[in-house]
Amino acid sequence: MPLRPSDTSSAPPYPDHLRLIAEEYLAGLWFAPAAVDAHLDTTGTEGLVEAMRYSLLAGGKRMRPVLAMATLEALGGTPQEILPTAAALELIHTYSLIHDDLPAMDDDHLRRGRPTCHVAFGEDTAILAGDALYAEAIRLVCEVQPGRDAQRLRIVSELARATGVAGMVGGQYLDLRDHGRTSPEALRQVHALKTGRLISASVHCALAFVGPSDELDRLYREFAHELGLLFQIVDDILDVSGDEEALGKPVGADERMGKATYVSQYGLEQARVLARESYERTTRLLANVPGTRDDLQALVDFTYGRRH
Ligand code: GRG
Repeated sequence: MPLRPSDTSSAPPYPDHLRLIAEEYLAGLWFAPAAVDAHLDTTGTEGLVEAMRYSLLAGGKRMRPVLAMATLEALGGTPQEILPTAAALELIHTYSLIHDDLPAMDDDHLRRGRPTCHVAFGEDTAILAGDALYAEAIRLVCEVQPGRDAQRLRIVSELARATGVAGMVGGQYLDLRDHGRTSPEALRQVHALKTGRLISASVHCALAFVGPSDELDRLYREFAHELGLLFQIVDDILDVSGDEEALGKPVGADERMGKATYVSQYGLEQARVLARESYERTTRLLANVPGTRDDLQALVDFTYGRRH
């Protein structure tokens, strides 16, 4: 039985073997301009690359790459087959964190246990580091991801969908405009777009790589959507009840910003009930999916019981 977000004991086990594969690959990304285009003189961009690597290699959970790799495993592939795409998801996630922390957005000073990118490198460099991480993510998929052009195109299309107006950036806009306060459905919509969409994209990218039957595709998508919501409900709970050191960022930030969250809208106890219900739905939806699901189930358990 996994832990509830209110328990104080340790979090459920994580698919660490997949996290380590992602970590090693990310550490090897130098964004070396000469490797991209030997004819262009990019001397002087080292500070930008340093800021990108500073935020990228600050030790996040790597949940999105792990989810993409675990999904491909469940679909019968190997984690390495989708590694550049898995890394691209983490680059995009890191870009969103860098921009989310900017003074114009949440104005946060601590992330992944370190000063935020704009605190360490200045606001101008942080904006550019986020932009460049997004571009490098697309380049990784186009140039390094194995497979046929049609597979890569489907993945790029999925990433664009998940991060545009109908995805992460649209959700961030709605959040900044307090849309989540207007109704329970609106709160669900903001969360589904802002956070849930990149999480579900991690599953969708593996689907885009494999091209499964319509029925299998539907089952995975239902699971992915619910997992994204579960992640954000738990995130809202951790923002008020989590441990600052474990989280690597200040607690109470949502409340200080007056953000609409599951806790502000429903109260802590009811948010915990909603998390439990979402966890049970996610587990049921995963049980519908054929294939080896152990790592996916471990991710679901971790998402529900996590401390950071
Ligand atoms: C283009 C200006 C501009 C912005 C991009 C900022 C933005 C759009 C979107 C924000 C999306 C965002 C930061 C959502 C919050 C998601 C969230 C709960 C992040 C924490 O994810 P974890 O727990 O973090 O996976 P680690 O550090 O483990 O990777």
